[in-house]
Amino acid sequence: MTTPGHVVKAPARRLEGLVVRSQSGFYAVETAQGAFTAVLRGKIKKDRRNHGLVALGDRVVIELQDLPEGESGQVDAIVIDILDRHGVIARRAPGPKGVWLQDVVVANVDQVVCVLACAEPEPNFRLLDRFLAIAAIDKIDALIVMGKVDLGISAAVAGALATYERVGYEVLRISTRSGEGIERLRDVLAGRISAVVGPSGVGKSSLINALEPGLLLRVGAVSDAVGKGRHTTRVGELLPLSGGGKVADTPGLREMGVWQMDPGELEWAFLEFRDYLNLCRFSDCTHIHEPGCAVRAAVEQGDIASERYDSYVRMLAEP
Ligand SMILES: Nc1nc2c(ncn2[C@@H]2O[C@H](COP(=O)(O)OP(=O)(O)OP(=O)(O)O)[C@@H](O)[C@H]2O)c(=O)[nH]1
Ligand SMILES: [Mg+2]
Ligand SMILES: [Zn+2]
Repeated sequence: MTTPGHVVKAPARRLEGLVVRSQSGFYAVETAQGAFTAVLRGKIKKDRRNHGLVALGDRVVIELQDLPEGESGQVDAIVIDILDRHGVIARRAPGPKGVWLQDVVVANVDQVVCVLACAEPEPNFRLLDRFLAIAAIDKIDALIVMGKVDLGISAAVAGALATYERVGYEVLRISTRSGEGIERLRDVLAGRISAVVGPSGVGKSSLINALEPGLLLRVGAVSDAVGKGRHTTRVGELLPLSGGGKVADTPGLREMGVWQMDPGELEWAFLEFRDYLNLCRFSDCTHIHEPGCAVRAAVEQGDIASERYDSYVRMLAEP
């Protein structure tokens, strides 16, 4: 990150930049004047709730440190401000004394690409529902990638994918082995800021490598014993796409607890519920036990998939 000779002589000691990597308190920040490694200033850092305060994708203001020419060490700037965010993918993480902290996976994205695999590991659609709901709450476009289609699409997986397509999500069926679906992925990412999310081992880094072979991201084996990924990508990274735009590769996420959400947001986040919300007898219906619930009636009639309703019930029950 640090290149010799970029200690600024004359102009701005303060620069605006983009956090392209965030690791243990060190932030790689790209600016119009080059790349810098920044840390947080004490004042910002002190705030307990601000754990993980600066996130991948943040736009920040950094102040360059005065270092003699040739002596710029690993750290050459301090983050002094974080600009307003939009499109945040955040989850909750357990903090000290039982409080929940916000863990921002990536900020300022236009769309999230939720990746599952046909097998190795087996697809977890309940986790997918969480990603989709979080995206909807934050008004980020979401699309689904079903990867490793070279391993075969079972009837159960095909049925689940059809459900998401009926709801209105685009589903890309992709194999980095055969190349199927890669061109369409390239098209949907072009010119936008996207985050690739999903469990470990589903092939997120492999997808990005297939699009941009020059990036040479590390990919890992899926352990045979448990069919789980090995958390090969440890740190998220925001990468440039040659067709314009950027894509964030993120570490595999096992869990996706929803950060600060109210029930009214959640019902809205399940897109196929929207048509029924006004038809429930009670305007504050939670769609769990109330009589005259149009959402549950739609589930019983098969118009809303019972698995999706299940995800809603589980997410609503979270503390
Ligand atoms: N059969 C098959 N295997 C694939 C495909 N894409 C990736 N893999 C394999 O899946 C394994 C995991 O790939 P990664 O790209 O490291 O997965 P990841 O989602 O980035 O995993 P983490 O970084 O741990 O979150 C590797 O062994 C890849 O070779 C595919 O299209 N088909
Ligand atoms: Mg990876
Ligand atoms: Zn209802």
